[in-house]
Amino acid sequence: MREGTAAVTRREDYAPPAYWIKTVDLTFDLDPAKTLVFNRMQIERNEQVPVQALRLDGEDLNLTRVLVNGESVSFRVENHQLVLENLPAEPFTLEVRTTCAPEKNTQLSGLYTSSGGFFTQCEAQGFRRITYFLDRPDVMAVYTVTLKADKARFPVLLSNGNLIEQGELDGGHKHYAKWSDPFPKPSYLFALVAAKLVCREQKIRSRSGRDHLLQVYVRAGDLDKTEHAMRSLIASVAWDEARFGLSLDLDRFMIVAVSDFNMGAMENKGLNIFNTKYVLANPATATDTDFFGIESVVGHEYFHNWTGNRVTCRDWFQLSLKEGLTVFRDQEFSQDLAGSPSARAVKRIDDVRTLRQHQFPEDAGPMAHPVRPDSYMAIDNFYTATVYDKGAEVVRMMQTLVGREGFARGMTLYFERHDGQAVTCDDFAQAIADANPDSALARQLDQFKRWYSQAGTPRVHARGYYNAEMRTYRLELSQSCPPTPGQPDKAPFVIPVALGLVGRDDGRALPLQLVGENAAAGTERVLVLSETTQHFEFVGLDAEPVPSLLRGFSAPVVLEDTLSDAELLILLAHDHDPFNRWEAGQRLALNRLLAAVKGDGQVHLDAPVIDALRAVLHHPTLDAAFKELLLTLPGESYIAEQLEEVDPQRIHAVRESLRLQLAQALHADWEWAFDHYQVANEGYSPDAASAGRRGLVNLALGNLCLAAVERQSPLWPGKAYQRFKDADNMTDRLGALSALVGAHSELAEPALERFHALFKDEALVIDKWFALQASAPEKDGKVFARARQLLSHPDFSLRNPNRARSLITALCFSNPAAFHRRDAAGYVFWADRVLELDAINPQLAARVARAMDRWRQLAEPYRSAAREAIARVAARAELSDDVREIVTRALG
Ligand code: 0A1
Ligand code: ZN
Repeated sequence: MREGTAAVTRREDYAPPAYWIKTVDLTFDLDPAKTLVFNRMQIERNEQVPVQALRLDGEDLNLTRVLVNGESVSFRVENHQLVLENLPAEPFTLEVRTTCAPEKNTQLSGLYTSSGGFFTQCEAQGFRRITYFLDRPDVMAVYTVTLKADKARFPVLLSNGNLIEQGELDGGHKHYAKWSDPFPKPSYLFALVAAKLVCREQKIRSRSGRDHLLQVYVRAGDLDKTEHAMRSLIASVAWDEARFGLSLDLDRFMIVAVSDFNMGAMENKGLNIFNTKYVLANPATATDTDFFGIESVVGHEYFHNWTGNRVTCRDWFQLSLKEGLTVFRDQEFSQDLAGSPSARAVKRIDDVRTLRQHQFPEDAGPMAHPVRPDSYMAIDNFYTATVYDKGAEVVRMMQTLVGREGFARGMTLYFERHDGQAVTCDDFAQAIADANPDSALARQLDQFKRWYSQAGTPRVHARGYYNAEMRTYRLELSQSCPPTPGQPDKAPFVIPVALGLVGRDDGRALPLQLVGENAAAGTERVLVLSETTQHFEFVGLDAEPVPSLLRGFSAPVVLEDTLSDAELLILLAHDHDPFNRWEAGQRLALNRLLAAVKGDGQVHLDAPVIDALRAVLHHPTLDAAFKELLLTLPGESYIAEQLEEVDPQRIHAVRESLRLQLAQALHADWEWAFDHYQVANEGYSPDAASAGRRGLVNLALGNLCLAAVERQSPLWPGKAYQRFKDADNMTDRLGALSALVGAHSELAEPALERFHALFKDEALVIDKWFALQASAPEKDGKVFARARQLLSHPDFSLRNPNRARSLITALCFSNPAAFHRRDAAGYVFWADRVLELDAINPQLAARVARAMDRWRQLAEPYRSAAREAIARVAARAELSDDVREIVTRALG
């Protein structure tokens, strides 16, 4: 473990490297206990930089030999660096031999073992745990890699690029494979795999006529779960060619699934390594959500081949250059695959919910940082919702400001300028602007780039004034942004506000003509708010319209408007923009929830809202998936974010009460929906339309069970149990199970037992089993007690990140009412797990540590108890930099 060094790295201290590594020739003699790594590099001085020592990064390595041009030289190792002075002025060869112990590597960064095989994870700074190197993304080298290993135990030997040689060693006990990757790459994109695996493969011919071999490697029993990943990969290749003209540049593209992995997946050049969760799926074991997750992560990693690999980051502060852009690309990919406008909107709503659930709280808490951060202690802590999801919103705003075609032109210019380089977020924004010189983006580029430098979620305040005499509607928009750590004052952002005006009586989309314009320009347009306050005056309006603002969530801001419930009901019934239609429904529910939480705790679902929701449920043309989103109440964390002071128990009680009223008031309608939306029994397909139907049926079933348990009727729980037993796919089975668990039905227990027995050998399904129990709606402390008990279940382990998350993340992040207890037992649980995990896997420990980010917002007695728990973690002397950074910021 790295301990207590706690040095801060700052963006402003960036300096180019003193040396370039041009080629790397690596040989691995793979053994779980002791692997030998022989590293031969061609190195030359960077002429732009004054002569200085060569400092190569290395961590947890045994150094056995150092040769320069074949001769021994003097060297020293200090602060995790190998330091060499007095090096030749001309290009030279440096050979470094080290050993490492993959089986002891529980951090899962560098070279490690999982289920008996070897795997690597090098982003961001894992390569230095494999060999000494200039482990920074602006040093790009051409790699040749030879792998040697026992043939029976590790029959498959993979690395980046093309296989150029293979054969036997030691009379056939061992074998070797030699790989060569023609593309210069930063060390974080290096990968190797040596394991007992099988693969599904497919040959494809791309649009440009080039042939490629696609492969998905998994363990022998999992081959029947690879079809969807392969399909997703094929769709990704086709999409990037069609949408951005970007084709696959390799003959062979491999995906390997590994069950121990800290994140979702990794875009190593030509050899993507994936968490099994984002590869393996068949109808019996994976839900619709899993299928969609696989599609989007396979797309994400594939799209990195251009946005990340061909053009990479100059330094880690530029992480959003590749991540924000690639998330934007995977979101667009999933929308395009979803097809219809309403299916696209469902995906957009999902993405915005994710942003609000994770990024907004981050931006309001102690870890708030700009999309391009200014400093870090542990870079692994900055793989955040801000860098990824807000970064994607920033790219999306660029597209909104220059148009879809203009954005595609900008991408083309970006690759023309920067292919093969390590660049900055500025370079990207400049290319998009330069390709669109007449756009609002180009005119205000410097100001737009504040989205990269200023943290915090801006507030946009909107007010409308109708003048009946003049038939005008004057819209006043103003903006502000709350202070964040280190940034007390903010300058105005450039905020695209997409809007429409809706007829109050007939719900018609009204023509939009600004004062001074000759004619109306359609019924939707984008206003650009770039000053603190601006006015926009619309003319030719016979009656006061209802404004539909920030359509499609055109900017990552909080909109504060003055819409009344009556106006929200109009938008809910008529808005042409599906996003705002959904938003209106959420706002109606939120208004009621907040009033009750701030008031006497009594929430009441009134007739106009019930009628409106009923109309949505029965609507003849709206998609089932859209209905499901609209009829799902805002989550407890989202409700908490709207409040100055948070009492999690009170929020839970109010929301549970509203959930029950919704179940009861629409009982007959839920029964109708349950029957009406059944998917015809002709085999499972994970397409958006049938997934939407299954989702709505499961929501209906959840509501019907809830209402039934309340009035002690066995009918619907019985039906749910039957459905749980008979289901022919995991979405229906898990839906029925969570309906029982969510309603606290007596049948939940036998169903959980049966579920475990059925799937005891399917790790990813057992993860669901843990998560479902830990995230069940809390009642009398039973859910927390159960979660604590599950820690000692024989299937539980902190060493496998998916399993650890299935219990701990589900409890500490997704279940506020079970976690925040008056007796502080939740916080004790949290502190104990953070400390235990930190000794095994600091990256994962630091993620879990973030469950306390918003502690200052809590009411007493929670706040004091939370502070105490964080202080207990912070007081530990032997803490990793990762966890130290999180708890220091939290207390700071
Ligand atoms: N670049 C990957 C995410 C990733 C980052 C770090 C990792 O290990 C610490 C692993 C994966 C992506 O965006 O998919
Ligand atoms: Zn990524």
